[in-house]
Amino acid sequence: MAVHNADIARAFEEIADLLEVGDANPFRVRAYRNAARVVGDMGLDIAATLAAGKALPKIPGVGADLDQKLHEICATGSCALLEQLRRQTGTGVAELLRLPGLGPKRVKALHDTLHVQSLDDVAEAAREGRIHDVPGFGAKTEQRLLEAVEARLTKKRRFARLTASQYAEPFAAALRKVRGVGQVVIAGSYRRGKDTVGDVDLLATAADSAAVIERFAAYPEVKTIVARGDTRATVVVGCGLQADLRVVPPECFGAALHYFTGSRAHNIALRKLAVAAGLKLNEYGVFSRDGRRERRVAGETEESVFAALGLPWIPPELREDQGEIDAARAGRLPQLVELGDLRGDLHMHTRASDGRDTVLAMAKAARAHGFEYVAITEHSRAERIAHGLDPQRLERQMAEIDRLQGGLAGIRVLKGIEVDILEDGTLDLPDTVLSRLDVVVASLHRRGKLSKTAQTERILRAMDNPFVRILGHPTARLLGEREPLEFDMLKVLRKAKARGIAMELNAQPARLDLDDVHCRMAKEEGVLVSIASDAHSTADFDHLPLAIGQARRGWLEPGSVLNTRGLAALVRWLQRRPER
Ligand code: DGT
Ligand code: CA
Ligand code: CA
Ligand code: ZN
Repeated sequence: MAVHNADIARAFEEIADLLEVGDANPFRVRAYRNAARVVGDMGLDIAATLAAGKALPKIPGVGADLDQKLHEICATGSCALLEQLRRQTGTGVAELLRLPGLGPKRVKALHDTLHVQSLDDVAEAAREGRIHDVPGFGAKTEQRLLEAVEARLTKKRRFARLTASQYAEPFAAALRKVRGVGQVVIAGSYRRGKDTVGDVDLLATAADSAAVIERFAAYPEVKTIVARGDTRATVVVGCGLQADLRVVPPECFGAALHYFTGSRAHNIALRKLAVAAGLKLNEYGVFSRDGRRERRVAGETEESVFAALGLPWIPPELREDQGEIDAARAGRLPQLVELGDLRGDLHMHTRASDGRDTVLAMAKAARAHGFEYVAITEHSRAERIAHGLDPQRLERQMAEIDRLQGGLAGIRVLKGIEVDILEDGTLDLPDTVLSRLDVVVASLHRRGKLSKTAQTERILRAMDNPFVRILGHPTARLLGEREPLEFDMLKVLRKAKARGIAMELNAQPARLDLDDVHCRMAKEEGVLVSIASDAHSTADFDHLPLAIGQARRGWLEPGSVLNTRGLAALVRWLQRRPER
């Protein structure tokens, strides 16, 4: 059975949790957490690489000990340490740490006194009033805890897009091999390019659906078969991700694809349009009625469905009932940006800070991706754990880039920095240093306990610095981990417009920041977006399609994206500083 990166990450995360509850050395705990993060965000399929007998690239934060565990997990799906910790502490305990207000000490207290091992146990103990007597807990805490557990138990988990794709793409590929299958498409929110997906919706065409359903249910990664019928089935695969399958005859494919791509709101709006035109639209096709006879007028392709309603084909990313139908009717759909439109990448790291590869390797990999330029933007000194650069080390890197550039044809390496925005809104490096760089990306890494107003002021202040050209991963969100910072986005965008600053759309799988909604706001405010890999290795350029998905969901056209410009135009933009 295949082990995916998300499985390895989850095992590391659980080890970290259980170690933490067991009061282990904090450095050891952090090592597992870091490794979980790095592995979870990796585009390269680790288990598949090992299975193919290939060597893994060096993974930052994974030393000899973790490397051994990683091999063990890939080979067996688990590891001895994890199994031992689970026996000691209980399998569900790690989940308890995710409850608000429950740190490792309190989880340990609950576990030791009441032997709770899962969310259900906690709910039961709280309902029976056994928790408020545990030292350190009171009646109020008990009540809050019960509410938190109930909310958690009813809330459906969502999966990061990259994680979902690592399960869903091989699953779809396996179905494509079934005899008699025509097309297999992943529809739903996945096809609409959403940053997270609730479940995966597979659509297949086949004259005989039984064979497809059979193979779907027998797929080795299926853990539970939730439902199974003649033309549809639902299963749960590793990690808890649910997959729905619908099998339709080829002549319905377009209508079914449209229906199962959604969104629900878009479907409803389109159905209304159909009704107004005297037509009927459902997952089997578009139908007209003459007299008492119903006649099918479209359905084999999506284009035919839209055409029957008098519309051009609408890209899936736009199908959210956010004006796309009116735009289509008026012939004003945006020409959405594509991966191939990107001419360079303005945010990446090398070994000098927390990246894995050299400047030269990054430049060559970028050139192989067809880019004309890259900006090397290491962390600045405040990011100690990431080995942020001080002025001396930055100076050395600038000299290194000058040296390299001489022997490097076909790609321009720009000198940059990802400078930290400090708590008071000043920057982590002096202007005398920033002024000598080609491009300054300013990012927030430490949030600080600030009110919305104070956070907004902090960001606006950083944008007043005359050398800042790009605001990096503006909301600092981490999917499933950290909520976006609270600040007044509109004010920040208007400032960006006034100061000629671009907003970043960061392609790291857990960031995708700006998100789709903010991308659209940026476009409407006339602010450029820099679509950037934030690569920490040469492999990370492969994350760019994730960001392109968000950009398209945000209605961005090439003209709204800074790095669709060729080198000469980009350099002009960098040199043209607006009135200060
Ligand atoms: P998710 O899974 O939460 O990320 O979001 P979706 O959009 O993939 O939602 P899902 O999986 O519940 O359903 C897939 C698509 O099927 C959805 O986008 C539209 C269509 N659909 C499902 N239920 C309904 C419904 O009750 N009415 C309409 N019009 N369409 C539906
Ligand atoms: Ca879905
Ligand atoms: Ca579904
Ligand atoms: Zn970065």
